[in-house]
Amino acid sequence: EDQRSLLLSSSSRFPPPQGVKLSYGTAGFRADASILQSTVYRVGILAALRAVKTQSVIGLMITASHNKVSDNGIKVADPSGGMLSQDWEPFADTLANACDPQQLVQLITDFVENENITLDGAKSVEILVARDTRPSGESLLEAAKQGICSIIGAVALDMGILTTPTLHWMVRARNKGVKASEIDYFEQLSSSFRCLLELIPRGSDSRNDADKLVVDGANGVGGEKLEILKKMLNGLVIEVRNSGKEGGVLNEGVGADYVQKEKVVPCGFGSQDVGIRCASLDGDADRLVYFILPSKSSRKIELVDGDKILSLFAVFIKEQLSILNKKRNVNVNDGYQCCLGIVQTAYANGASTDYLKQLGLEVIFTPTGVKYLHEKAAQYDIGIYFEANGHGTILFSEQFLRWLEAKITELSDVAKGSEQHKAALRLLAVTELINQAVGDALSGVLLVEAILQHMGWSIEKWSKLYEDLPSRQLKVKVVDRTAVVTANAETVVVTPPGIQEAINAETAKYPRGRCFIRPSGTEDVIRVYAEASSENAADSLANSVAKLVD
Ligand code: 16G
Ligand code: ZN
Repeated sequence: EDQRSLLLSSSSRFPPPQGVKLSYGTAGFRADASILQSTVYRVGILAALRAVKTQSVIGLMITASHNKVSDNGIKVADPSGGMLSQDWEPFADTLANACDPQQLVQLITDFVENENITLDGAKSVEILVARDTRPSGESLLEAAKQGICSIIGAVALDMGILTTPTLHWMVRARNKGVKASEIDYFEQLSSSFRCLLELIPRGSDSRNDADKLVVDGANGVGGEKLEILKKMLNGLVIEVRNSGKEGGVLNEGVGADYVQKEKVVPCGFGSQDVGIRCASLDGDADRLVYFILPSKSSRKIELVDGDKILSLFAVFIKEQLSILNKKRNVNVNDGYQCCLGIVQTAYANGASTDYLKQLGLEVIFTPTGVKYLHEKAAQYDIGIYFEANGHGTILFSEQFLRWLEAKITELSDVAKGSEQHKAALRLLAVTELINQAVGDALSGVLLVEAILQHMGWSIEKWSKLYEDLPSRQLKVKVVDRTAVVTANAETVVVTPPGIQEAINAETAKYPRGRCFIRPSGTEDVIRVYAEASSENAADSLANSVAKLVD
């Protein structure tokens, strides 16, 4: 009864916006910040219920990632540090769209009963709340806290301004019972990075100023945090641009999404950067792409996207596994077969898929959205997933980790300092450097840099692992994007009938042609992707398929 009146009174302070229907899309709720107070308050309630149900720490992140600065959003991190379990998404939708306090409380009461959640407040639960640098974040964070506190026994811990992946990392760490502050996160990243450099065969030939990395921080939280992290690193010189302190606007003409989609130089970069290794983070630092400015005269960049980061990681991991499994000092052939899987989406450049397959790797496809890729990658001993847009990570199974640790113990007895021993130690360092909760631009940048140094590769050499097929992306505004339903990891349109046949007929006209359409999960549009052997061909295929949708 106390619970009921508490909810009734707090929810009356957060009336929902009129005439908008919100949905917990691929990346939580996202909209213009001015209409989000009630949604964020309600997601606070949901997170508290999730914490009670799982008896674990839950995370709440207030961010709209690469969207414009006036937008904001909110998403939930589950106990593992991953995305909210998909079976709770429909509840998030109904909760956000309840039209008055009575209906809201009724929905909660029914849900609590169905899910067998006991709300006696006997044991308190914690919800970690954080936000990116958006000005609207402060008051939205307050609304989230109000939602959390409306569930008896739930406690909100304000973590302040964080990158999205740091919050996910903290949730995961807290639930494992290990140290989980932001400083612990920075320390884990910098020490595992140092470890990888120390294990470089030629001895660590530290990079100097002439070989610096320049990072575009998207005028967001990532740049600000990288300024702190870089001071804890040896053997790598990083210059941060667009850290948000120079007056630039979040995501405006900057950031990973802009660089990857437009393939042009971001603000703050210019002729002085020709030939230099550059990288771009997105607004909440969960995406990473690299790029090179090929010449002074052009705004075009050579993009080194998520597919290439994936390929670099895959080459390195595969190499370390094969050193480790060579029968030399210790017979590692103990019957354990490490299963390595690569997960991509239909947006992966066809050339990357060919390259990975030609390395003998198993490549699997899922629909767009981290939750799908992550789930798939978790089915392997080592699962590497990336979206072309730069979101991705590496997952290691518990079983693999136990096997690796046992190997290291064994090798340090009989073959200390051997290549086999070092390969095992490198893999262990990767499990600590990479953020296994979710894709993380800061941990990603350090792994890329460590591998490039290990291989002795320049960014040009890396970029030439394979040559991207020319591609084009378009979006078409439609009245109802849900009219398009796809299958086979979004590669085939099922409804409306007839469209797929028409797409096939168009595609067949182009050498190396590949094309698909899908409804966006974040905007009211249908997206078109086309790939072909020349830029003109890719453009023309995309344009003719876009006309089919209109
Ligand atoms: C979200 C997804 C991202 C996906 C993008 C596609 C997460 C955390 N983020 O940003 O993975 O690539 O949506 O957007 O899942 P779209 O559906 O509008 O093309
Ligand atoms: Zn993001």
